[in-house]
Amino acid sequence: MNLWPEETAARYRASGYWRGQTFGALLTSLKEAYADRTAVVGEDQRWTFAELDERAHRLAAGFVAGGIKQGDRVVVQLPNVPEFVSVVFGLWRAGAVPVFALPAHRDSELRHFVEQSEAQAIITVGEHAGHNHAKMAREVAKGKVFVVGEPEFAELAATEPCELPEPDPEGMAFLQLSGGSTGLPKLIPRTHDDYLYSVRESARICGLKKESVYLAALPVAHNFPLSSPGLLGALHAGAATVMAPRPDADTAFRLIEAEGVTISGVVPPLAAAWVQAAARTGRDLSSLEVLLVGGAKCGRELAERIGPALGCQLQQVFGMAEGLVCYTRLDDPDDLVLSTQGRPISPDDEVRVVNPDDPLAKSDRVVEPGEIGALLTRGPYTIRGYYNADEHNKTAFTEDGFYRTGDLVRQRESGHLEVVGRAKEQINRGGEKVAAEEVENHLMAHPGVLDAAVVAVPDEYLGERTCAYVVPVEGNQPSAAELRRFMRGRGIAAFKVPDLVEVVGEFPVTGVGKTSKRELRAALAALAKER
Ligand code: J2J
Repeated sequence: MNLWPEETAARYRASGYWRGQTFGALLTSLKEAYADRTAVVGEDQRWTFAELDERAHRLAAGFVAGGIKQGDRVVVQLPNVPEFVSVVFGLWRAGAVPVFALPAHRDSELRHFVEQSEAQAIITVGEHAGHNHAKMAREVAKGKVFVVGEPEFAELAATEPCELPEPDPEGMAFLQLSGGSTGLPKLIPRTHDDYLYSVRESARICGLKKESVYLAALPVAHNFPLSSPGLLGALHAGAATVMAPRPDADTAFRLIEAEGVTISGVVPPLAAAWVQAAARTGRDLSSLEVLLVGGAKCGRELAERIGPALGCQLQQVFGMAEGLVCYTRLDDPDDLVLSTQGRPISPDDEVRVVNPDDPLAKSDRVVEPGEIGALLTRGPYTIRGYYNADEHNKTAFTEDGFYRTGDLVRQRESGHLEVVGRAKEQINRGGEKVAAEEVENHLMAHPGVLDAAVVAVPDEYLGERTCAYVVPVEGNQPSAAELRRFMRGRGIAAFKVPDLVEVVGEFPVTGVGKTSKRELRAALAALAKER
């Protein structure tokens, strides 16, 4: 694992960013401070901090008795249920390293996470949203599979608690997933110390207090609902988290009314759906104070409608699982809240905006203030390298440790960033990230496909959708429908199946394509935009 240089780490400790506390120890102190307050609410569960703490202790002992050792990686694929929280804290207390899969991931992705992390176990559910997760996990796992809801899990959860050694707070706490722009998603190693710093500050910046109620609307394993300020920020403040089984307006509004939700976080298409539904809902949404919107660009027009429609304050957030998170502040003037994606959490988040079309590619010449450029960043909670990815790390990071975010931004004098585009080969489908190359590789596994290029096309609802241009093998031309069917059978998350497939005799742009896939994609994207 690429770590921060010792000199830098010492500075982060001295500044009080890294405090030497693990997530397990955090839960112990939360239990002491907020014992009888509600911590987590599910469809038919309601746990106090004391109950959550006890469950996490029992599970930790159960995991250890079940053969999980310090440092073992464990893929966690759970929907928004309270057990997500007890399992993850249980693993932390056992010294294990959760690997966060999303419920949408299928066997091809799960297999990749297991292989890449050399995971010793998978923790999942049975049937969820029409998919048999337990069966999938058993086919993919190299070790044990624990299924929430099965008798064996209940036994594990009833284990007598025991004393366990504290893991290293500066060691790897979990592996988060990157949106990815190359072949397969990379794993992001986060430490207790670095993540807790971002969680603590996020809770403060978003105004969380013990009376707050956070609605986890998005899949809670994702970095945004987990930590910005998310489930962990809410716990940190002594506040309750309500787990929404689905993010649609009907479900969310029902929970907002029933639980007195004060804060939530959504991606722009969901914000738009909530805004639309608010006009005709019979629900009382008056408890809602703040709605965080991020994961993809929230345009000014939508931003202006959110406050009036939902009767709350908009807070924009621009974050990434690799680290850097920016928020508009609750006391920022309207113009900044409506037209920027916020400023970094930490005074020690370093932001470098460099010329993106530099012919010397990686010379990283800093642009004039206020000009558009590619965003590089480093700081007390931004990783210095992906997990087991030395080759990729050479290009994803600068020599002096800046992460190349692949985002095009403009920085205001106030430090606020406006996200204006992207330099990475990725499609942002309403907050869900699709790596062009990963989808192309799946398409090319079809015997009738000679070449494929996947690009973003503008979409009114999602912001962007995926379009796959496919050049068929001569005499064996698959139809667009056949290719979509083929992709659905590849065992990938449904959001990665191309929305549009165009089977073409040759790529409809000349002079490129022979040179680089990157240029080909750029030309195709420009063409797709014109349509
Ligand atoms: C434009 N692009 C954005 C925004 C993220 C909080 C919020 C989001 C994420 C997240 C997160 C954007 N406007 N407001 O981890 O803690 C795009 C950028 C960025 C990429 C990261 C969090 N907010 N993005 O979305 O790891 O391209 O994290 O680099 O999934 O999402 O994606 P991800």
